[in-house]
Amino acid sequence: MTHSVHRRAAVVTALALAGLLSAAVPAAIAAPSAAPSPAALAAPDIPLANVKAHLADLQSIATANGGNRAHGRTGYKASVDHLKAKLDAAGFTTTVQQFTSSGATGYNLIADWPGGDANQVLMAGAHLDSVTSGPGINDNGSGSAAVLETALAVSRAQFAPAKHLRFAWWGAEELGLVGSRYYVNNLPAAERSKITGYLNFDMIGSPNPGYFVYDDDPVIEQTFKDYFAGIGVPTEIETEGDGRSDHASFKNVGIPVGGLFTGASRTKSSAQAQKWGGTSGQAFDRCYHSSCDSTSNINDTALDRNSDAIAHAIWTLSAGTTVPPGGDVYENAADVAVPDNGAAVTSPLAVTGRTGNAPSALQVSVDIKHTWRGDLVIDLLAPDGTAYRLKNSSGSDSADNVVATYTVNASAEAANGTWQLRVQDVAAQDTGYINSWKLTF
Ligand code: DTR
Ligand code: ZN
Ligand code: ZN
Ligand code: CA
Repeated sequence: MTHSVHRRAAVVTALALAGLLSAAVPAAIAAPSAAPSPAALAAPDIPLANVKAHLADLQSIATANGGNRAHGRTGYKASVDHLKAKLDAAGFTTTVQQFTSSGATGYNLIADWPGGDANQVLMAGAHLDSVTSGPGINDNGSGSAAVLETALAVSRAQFAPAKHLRFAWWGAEELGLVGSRYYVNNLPAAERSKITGYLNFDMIGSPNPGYFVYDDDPVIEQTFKDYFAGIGVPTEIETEGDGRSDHASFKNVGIPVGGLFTGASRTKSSAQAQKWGGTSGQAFDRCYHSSCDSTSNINDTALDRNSDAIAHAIWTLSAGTTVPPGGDVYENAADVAVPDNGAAVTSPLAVTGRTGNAPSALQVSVDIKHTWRGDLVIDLLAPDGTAYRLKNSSGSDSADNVVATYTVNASAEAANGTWQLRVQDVAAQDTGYINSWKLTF
């Protein structure tokens, strides 16, 4: 019996018992009202058409420059100049960092979005170079174009998150992560320590796609998983091994990393084809590192989903921590949709600058919009993953919203680190979203 029938039965019984049932009662009790759509779903939709237009531009550049956009070739610098012009026009502060590799000059393009806490920098990047054998549209025009369009969406929205946003397009990845390693190695330690996370996107539009999430950092991983759970797309952990793309340059110096991948030359299994569609026994990208890696070598659905997942992660992970003058209150006000009767979702809250353990009376204030709060199970997750149950589900509690403060004995937990609010809707009908939550130490 689904929730709605159960609810209708309960309502009719209640009215009958109370003698309130009258001819005025409609033949069928109106279904519970649709969940309030989040006032402003945190991240905007990234228009697939815009991302594909960037891919068409990169294809034209390769065609006009000997068929590729490889390090040391004219097509690569033309790609850098093309993206830089768009970012400058959108209000970014851009920097072109030069380096030498294999006797040729390489270029990293860095774009800072003005504003945000300079001591908390969230980065997203993609390598812009191709191999010499082709235009490199999936590898890695797809990641480059999706990151570019997300940056342009930040500009269109005049987004002003707590954290500082920095976007990057790397040179000479195909020669061995040369550009990203050069960037990290030439970043003073004090600047590295400000980077709260680096998100990497290398091959996110493969024609026979899988949906792989990097599992290097639990909070970043969960943020991507939540997105895909919210659109009903299963994911797998990326297992092609560390060191295979530019996130390795950041992970090697202790910066939290994450990212997305749709697969390269490995073959899609029958179980994966069952899960994701596509062709089993065929490579995720048959044109990997080949001349046929052109604009026809893209799966639009995968490119669209991953572009939107990137925006979701940027909006969610940049919410940062607002530490008002008292210094004891940390809040995340980013909206996170809670899928109806589905997987749990999380909202992260990075706590920094404290000493020792959390208090025995840690205050956890939540503001969750929902049209039947009995559906919800709510937990606080400490930075080490320990779960503290704040609220159990209670089917009959049909009231709206959960706006409450819970007291948790968190004295066994280190105060600093990324805490998470985990919310799960465990009954069909009625949905909602995390509006905001905060910790008071
Ligand atoms: N090295 C990337 C392709 C690649 C292969 N395995 C992974 C795993 C995660 C990201 C990317 C990759 C390239 O050829 O650019
Ligand atoms: Zn490659
Ligand atoms: Zn690549
Ligand atoms: Ca529900």
